[in-house]
Amino acid sequence: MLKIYGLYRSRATRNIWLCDELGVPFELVPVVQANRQGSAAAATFKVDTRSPEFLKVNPNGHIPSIDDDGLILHESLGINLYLAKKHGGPLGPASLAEDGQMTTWTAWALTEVEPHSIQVLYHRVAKPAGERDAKVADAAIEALKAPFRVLDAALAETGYVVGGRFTVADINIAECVRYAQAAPELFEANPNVKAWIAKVQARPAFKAMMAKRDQEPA
Ligand SMILES: N[C@@H](CCC(=O)N[C@@H](CS)C(=O)NCC(=O)O)C(=O)O
Repeated sequence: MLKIYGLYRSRATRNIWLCDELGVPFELVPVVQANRQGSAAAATFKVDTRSPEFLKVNPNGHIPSIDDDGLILHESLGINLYLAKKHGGPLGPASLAEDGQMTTWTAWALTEVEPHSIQVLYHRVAKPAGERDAKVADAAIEALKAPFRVLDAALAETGYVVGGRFTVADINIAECVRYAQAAPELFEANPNVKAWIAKVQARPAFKAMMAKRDQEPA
């Protein structure tokens, strides 16, 4: 069975959401972030991203990784492109052109969105109040204005980014955009993005993943 190394409270959510959409069974092998020492998660899950046994799987020391029948892969969004192609169906590319579009949107989410959206998450929500820096959050929101406009325009015609249907590209982008949801002003300014994120996050597979995430020790 496919193994996913990681936790619900990590970027493994991206792979878990996709597997649930695809109906692909998996075993979640718990590996906690090394920087969460002292947390309930660290007390619960004994292997962390610096444990020798995990570094044998991923020498980068990050989660998620997968083991698919002996094939080890890292990088959450690259894993998703692989799984969508392997299992086929409407979530994956139907042609080389769609493959190119899905890869391009994924690289776009990783470079244009995630570096900024993660700062919004950290500095508006995730860090303890005393460690949040409003200036960092504001700069990240400013940097996201242009990519949000690009996404808004791309969604205008069909409400999805590739092939007029929900695909792995939507999951990959949505999971990077999710970190910016602590900045509602970005969504108010881009109604197509606002409608799209609500639509994809209303999918049963996303809701099931988030419900399990909420139950996981923090
Ligand atoms: N680009 C990587 C980032 C992986 C990453 O940074 N994962 C975090 C958890 S979401 C992690 O492992 N942090 C703990 C560590 O680096 O030790 C991906 O998308 O998979």
